[in-house]
Amino acid sequence: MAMMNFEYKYRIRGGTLIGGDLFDFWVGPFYVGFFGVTTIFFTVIGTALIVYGAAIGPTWNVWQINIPPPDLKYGLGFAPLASGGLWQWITFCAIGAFVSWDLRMIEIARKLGMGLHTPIAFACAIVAYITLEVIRPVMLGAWGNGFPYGIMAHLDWVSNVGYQHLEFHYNPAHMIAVTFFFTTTLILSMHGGVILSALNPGGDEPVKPSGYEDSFFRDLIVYSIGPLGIHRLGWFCAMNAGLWSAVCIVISGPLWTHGWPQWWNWWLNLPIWG
Ligand code: 07D
Ligand code: 07D
Repeated sequence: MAMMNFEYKYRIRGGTLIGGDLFDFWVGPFYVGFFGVTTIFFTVIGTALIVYGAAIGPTWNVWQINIPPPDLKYGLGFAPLASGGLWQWITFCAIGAFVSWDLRMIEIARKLGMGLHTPIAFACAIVAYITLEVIRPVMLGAWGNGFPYGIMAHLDWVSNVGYQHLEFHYNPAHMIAVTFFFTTTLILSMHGGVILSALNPGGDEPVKPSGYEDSFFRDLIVYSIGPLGIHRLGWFCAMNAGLWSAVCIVISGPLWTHGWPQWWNWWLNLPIWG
C-alpha cells in the first residue's frame, strides 16, 4: 500500500488530549499538535540555556562542556544562574520537553486507533530521568545530588555515586535492572535474527512465511513464544530495565546509606547459621 494513501485516510482531526482543534495539523508528514508546540518551546529554551552555559564556561570542547547542579548548600532552593540555576532551568525544560513528546505520542496513537504501548514505554525512560534529577535529589534534600549536564561529567557522576556505595554491583535492584537490560538485547537480537533469516534467506531461497520462525525455535529450544508474544516480552523486559534502574538509584542514599556489599549481611545474620 502506498504510504500516502494510508496516511491520508487516517490523517484526520480529533483524538487530541487538550485544546480541541488548536494546532491539530500537519507540516508535511510531521504532526504538530499542542504538545508538538510545547515540545519545540521547551527544547529551544533548554538548548539555548545549554549553549549559554557552555558560553560562560571554560571550554567549547563538546566532550568537556559541563553544566553542573547547584552546590549542596543551596538545598532545594533556587540558585544563581551561573552557580547551578542554569541546571535547574534546563532540568525544568527537559522534563517539559520529554513529557510533551510523550503526550504527543499519545495523541498520534489515539488518532490512529492504536494502543498506547509506545508512549508507556517512553514514560519509563522519563520516570528514570525524573528519579535521577528530581525525586532522589528532593529525598536527599538538595538539587546538588542531581547529575550534571556534560558528556564526560555525567559519567564521572555515575562513577562517584557508584563508589559512594563502595561496590554498586552489589545493589540488588541494579542487578535486576542489568539483567533486564541484558535480556532485552538477547531476545531482541534473536528476534531480529530470526525475522531476517526468514525474510532474507539469501541465494535463490524463497522468502519464508511466519510459521518458519515458530518452527525454528520449537526445534531449537522446544518452545516458541510466537509473533505477538516476542513483542510483549521485549516491551516487558525493556520497561523493567528502566524501572528497576529508577528503583536502584532511588534507594541508594534515601533508603540505604551504607555500602551495598553490607546490605547482604542479612544473609549472614539469618538465625539458621546458629
Ligand atoms: C541510542 C537513542 C539516541 C540518543 C542519543 C543520545 C544527547 C546529549 C549533550 C552536547 C541510548 C543523544 C545525546 C542529546 C548531548 C550535550 C551537552 C539511546 C539511543 C544518541 N545520558 N551514559 C551516553 C544521556 C545518564 C551513561 C551517550 C542523556 C544517567 C554511561 C550519550 C541522559 C546515567 C554512558 C548519553 C543520560 C548515564 C552513557 C550515549 C538523560 C544512567 C556511556 C547514550 C537525559 C542512565 C555513553 C560518553 C545512548 C557514552 C553514555 C546521553 C543519563 C550513564 C551522550 C541524554 C545519568 C555509563 N549518555 N547516563 O546511546 O558514551 O543512549 O558517554 O538522562 O558509556 Mg548517559
Ligand atoms: C535515565 C535516560 C532517560 C532519557 C530520556 C530521553 C533526549 C533527546 C535527542 C537523539 C535509564 C532523553 C532524550 C535528550 C535526544 C535526539 C535527537 C535511562 C535514562 C528521558 N552498571 N549505575 C545504571 C550497569 C556500574 C551506577 C542503569 C552495567 C558500576 C549508578 C543500568 C554495569 C558503578 C547508576 C546500569 C554497571 C555503577 C547506575 C543505567 C556493568 C559505577 C545510576 C540505565 C556491566 C562505578 C543508573 C536510573 C538507566 C540508574 C545506573 C547498568 C556498572 C553505578 C541498570 C551493565 C559498578 C550510580 N547502571 N554502575 O538507568 O539506575 O537508564 O539510573 O558494570 O544512576 Mg550501573
